[in-house]
Amino acid sequence: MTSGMTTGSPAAGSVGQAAPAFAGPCPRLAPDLVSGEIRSDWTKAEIARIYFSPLLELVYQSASVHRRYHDPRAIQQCTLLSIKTGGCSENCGYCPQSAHHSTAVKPEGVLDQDSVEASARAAKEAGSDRFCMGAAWREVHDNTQFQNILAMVRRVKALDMEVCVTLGMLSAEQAKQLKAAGLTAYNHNLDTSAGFYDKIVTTRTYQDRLNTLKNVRDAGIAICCGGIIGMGESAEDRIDLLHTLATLPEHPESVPVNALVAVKGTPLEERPPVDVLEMVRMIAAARIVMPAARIRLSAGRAAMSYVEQALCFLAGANSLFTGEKLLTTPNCDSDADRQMFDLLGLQPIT
Ligand code: SAM
Ligand code: DTB
Ligand code: SF4
Repeated sequence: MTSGMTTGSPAAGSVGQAAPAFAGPCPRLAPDLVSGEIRSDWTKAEIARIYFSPLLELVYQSASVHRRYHDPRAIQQCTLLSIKTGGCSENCGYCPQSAHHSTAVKPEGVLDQDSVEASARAAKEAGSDRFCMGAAWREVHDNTQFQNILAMVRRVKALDMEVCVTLGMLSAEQAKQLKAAGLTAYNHNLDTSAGFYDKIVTTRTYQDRLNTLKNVRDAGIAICCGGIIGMGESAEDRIDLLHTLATLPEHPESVPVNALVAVKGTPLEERPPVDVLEMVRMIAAARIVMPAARIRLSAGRAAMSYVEQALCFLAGANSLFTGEKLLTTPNCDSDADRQMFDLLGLQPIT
């Protein structure tokens, strides 16, 4: 694509030496790809053109799209709490909570409602706008347990926070009951492309995940759905994941972008760390193809400097997970996050 920039040599410098000639126009993203229109008809080729564009052009465009839909100073803090840790029957290769892997995570029972509410209150006082409760389950199959979860949702909702849960697969009936209890959003990630998926998980299918997302959407609950990079997938797999997300009938309201936390004892323990610029590229491409979504800088943030996180925010990330832990792995310190927000001029949504 041609740029609108001039390609002639700039004026000579004041010291009398000729300034270096321009290398030529930067390859620009075609205006129709970065129009900021909400589209569900993206092609993989279009997303690939976005994804593979020169990084600074990509970030420039994603930052521009971001500003059309969001206040670029606003950041949402979502506090995570693991309400049921470890011992999960699923074999997700990245997950320290799977009973199929030998990790340091010890299975624990379900937290009681009072302590969950106390954590949510503390999160709100610390500036969180959203509280997300995660459980290491394939699904909630016991109705007594499901009623217990509904009560937790009601109690967090009563604090006037956004409430999210991530409980594994969900039936249409369960989704309706969660909606009636006041649930704002359900987190259920596609994790990766349909093609790469079975290299990572074999105990449930990609279609199972899509079915849960449909049940959530049909119940009128917002969808929080994203993925993980750094599991050995190709760039094409990342593009395919973005394509699946951005061609859902409605885009997810929030899209967590996780960098793999390679946990000892999981099959992915030897994966090398994700390059921060890969995260930036993924976030920027997600921002362009899903302009109105909240893009959440998720797992992997604890390993990033303020400057690296700043690039992610510039690229379009406008939410993050807070809390001393994600679910089982360390997260960023809240004082450090506050300092970063001050330094970057970010204002938490309350
Ligand atoms: N059991 C539920 C499920 O699988 O939907 C909820 C919890 S699960 C831990 C939520 C998401 O966390 C996963 O889908 C995955 O995307 C992310 N996740 C888990 N372990 C991770 C890791 N080691 N690094 C990065 N992301 C991870
Ligand atoms: C999501 O996409 N990332 C969060 C949240 N949704 C539930 C979880 C990340 C978990 C990282 C590994 C751990 O702490 O156990
Ligand atoms: Fe279980 Fe969820 Fe971990 Fe998979 S990601 S092993 S379903 S807790």
